[in-house]
This record gives sequence, structure tokens and C-alpha cells, in this order.
Amino acid sequence: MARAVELAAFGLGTTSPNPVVGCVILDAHGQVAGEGFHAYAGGPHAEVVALRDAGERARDGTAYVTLEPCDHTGSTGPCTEALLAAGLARVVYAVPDPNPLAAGGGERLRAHGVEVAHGLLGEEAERVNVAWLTSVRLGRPYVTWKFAATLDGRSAAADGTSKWITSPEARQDVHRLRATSDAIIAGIGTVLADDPLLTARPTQPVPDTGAVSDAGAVSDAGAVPEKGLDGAMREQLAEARRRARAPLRVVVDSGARTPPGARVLDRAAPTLVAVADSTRTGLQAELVRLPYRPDGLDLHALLKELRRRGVVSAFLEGGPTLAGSFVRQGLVDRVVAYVAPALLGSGRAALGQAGVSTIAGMHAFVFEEVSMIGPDLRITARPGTP
Ligand code: AOF
Ligand code: ZN
Repeated sequence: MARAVELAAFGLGTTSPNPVVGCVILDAHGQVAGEGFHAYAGGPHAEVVALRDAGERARDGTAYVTLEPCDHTGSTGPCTEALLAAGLARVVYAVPDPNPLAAGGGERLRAHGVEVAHGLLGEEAERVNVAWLTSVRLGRPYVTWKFAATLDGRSAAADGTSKWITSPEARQDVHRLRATSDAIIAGIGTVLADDPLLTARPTQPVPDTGAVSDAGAVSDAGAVPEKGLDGAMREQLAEARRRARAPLRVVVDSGARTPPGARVLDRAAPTLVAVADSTRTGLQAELVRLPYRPDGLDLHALLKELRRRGVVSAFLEGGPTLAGSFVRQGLVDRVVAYVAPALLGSGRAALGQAGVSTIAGMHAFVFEEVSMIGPDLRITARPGTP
């Protein structure tokens, strides 16, 4: 199952709106007979790739799958049927499928005499697929808020200058995280102040599954992503990359103040500008109109719309005000902080108003991972209490 989780991670960044799934098949003697992962939506499921690899050796064998095998006909046929046809004796899956359309595979297999078990390495399999699982369970994309700050938590100096707080290595790491996201969100404040491109421009291969099997939590610069994949899976990965689309850029801009010449509107990637439903504008951009609340655009409505467009993972950057709104509304699933070894003592805080006025109202997080990226720290945390 550990290998299946590792295989699943090869799909990070290319499977949306589908999950990442890995599968390993052992023959009747317990020897590895086949391996597979799901590489792109519309492509074969992990189980089918592994069954093809195993051929006749799958008979009376065991399949280890990170997600409950599907029992539906979507863009491909049900994996339950494929597993039954191949004559598997046992199927072990890590996480039940929360998608009501596809669930029930475990029961179906059992009903046909296959020995079924689940829960093995559930936490690991959950972690690698957390974005998709969250998007299905909550009906909205998984949101990662990223910021860069000094040791004293400031993202800009008193005069507003903010460029290059963190190192080139940290910025490169951000590009890799962007590349494994389906959408990159920024507020109008950031667009006006920095005129960012909001595109993913990684120089290292993506996804890099070297160390951390987390949704987009990639590290170990320079690792060869295809390492350990046989020919068929390499082809799958190559096909997935050919089909990969640039992340959707989203500007939260209630008053439609995005300048027509803003770089975020260039042709490098699609862009969506979210405006208040009452805003009148001639802005030449794809607009989505959302209800306006006293404290800004309805972010739940924004996320719902993004999910409708197939966004499973969203990367929130740029703008302490917008980040504060997301945090206040409980819409941040993960924080990735790049912390530079420097002090400012004054200047803009990384996070704006987040609805907290007393310590009891603090938003509690638990640290998940910490590593050095060049001279900086990268810390990831998720909501919760230890
Ligand atoms: C995948 N890959 O390896 C497995 C999935 O539209 P389809 O046919 O691709 O089906 C997508 C659903 O199938 C998906 O939402 C999930 O519930 C289930 N399992 N999906 O994309 C896989 N095993
Ligand atoms: Zn399937």
C-alpha cells in the first residue's frame, strides 16, 4: 500500500477533477505483478493500469488500492468489473470513496466472493489525496493559503516595499506549488500593487514526488519525477502532461478595478475576475458575478463556482485582506508559510483582519511539516488542535 500511495502521488497536478489513485497488484504468491496510477481525467483508472501490467498474473492475487474501487461507469467502466474479470482473490483499499456516484465498490466485490479489507495506511492515502477528498466532502475546492514573511510576520516594509523578502529558492518552490494547483487566487490589492502574472513557472519537474506525499507539498529539488516508473506508466505521465492546462487565475475584485493592461489578463493562462453582482464594468475579461456581503464578496459562492469549473485545489496568494476574509470564513485548509530570517519591526502584517478580537477566538492550527528552502523556512499547517 505504501507503494500504491507513492504511485498515486505521480498524478498530483494532472488528475483534476479526478482523484489521485495508486494501485499495486500481487500475484497468488505475493510477488509484485503490476503497478498503476491514475494520470489524467478521462484516462484509465489506477486499477485498470495495474491490471494491464499484471496480465494473467493477477488471477488469485491481491490488489492494493489507495481509494475504494469505483462501481460506476463514468468516462471509463467500473473498476469492480475489471477486478472481477481478472479473478482477484483479495482487494485491500485505503480510503472509502466519498463520491456517491462511484462508491459501493467494496460491497460489490464482497458480494462476488472477493475478500475485501480497507483502512490500511488510511492516513497516508488520505494525505496524498486530501485536495480531492476535501472537494468532494465539502463541495468546494481545497484551499491552500501561501504567504511569505519575515521572522516577525511582516510581508511588506513600512514604505510598502515587499519584493524579495524570501529567497529565489523559496519563490521557485512557490511556482511548483502553483503548478500542482488548479486555480491561483489573488485580491485586487495585490494586482494593483504588484501587477503579478500569477502563472506557474517551475524550473524543476512537477510533480516531484521525492519526499512529501502531500497534495502539492513537493520538495527535493532535482529529483527525477519518472524515477521508478515502468514504460507504460511513463507514457501515462507524458500524456497527462500533454493534456495539462495552466492553472486558472482568479482575481477577487468586487469593484472591477483590474486595469485593462494588467499582466494577469495576458494570454499566458485563463483568468476569471470575480466582481460584485451589482458592479457595472466594461472590463474585457471573463467575469463571474457574486453576491456582495458587508465584508466583501461571498467567498463560499466563489469557491462553489470554481468547483463547478473543475477546480479541486486552489492556491490563495496575494493580499492580507483577502487572506483574512478566507480565514475568517473558515475557508483555509492549509497554510504554507515561507519565513525569511529577517526582521522588519514595522510594515504590513502577513494576515489582515481575520475576525479575531480576543485570544479565545484565535484560529488554531497544527504544524504538519517544516523544512529549509534555501535560507528560508517553509512551514505547513492545517486547521485543528494538537
Ligand atoms: C479516478 N481514477 O483511479 C479511480 C477513481 O469519470 P471517471 O470514470 O474517470 O470516474 C471518476 C470517479 O471514479 C472518481 O470521482 C472516483 O470516485 C472514482 N475512482 N477515479 O479518476 C481512479 N479509482
Ligand atoms: Zn475506477
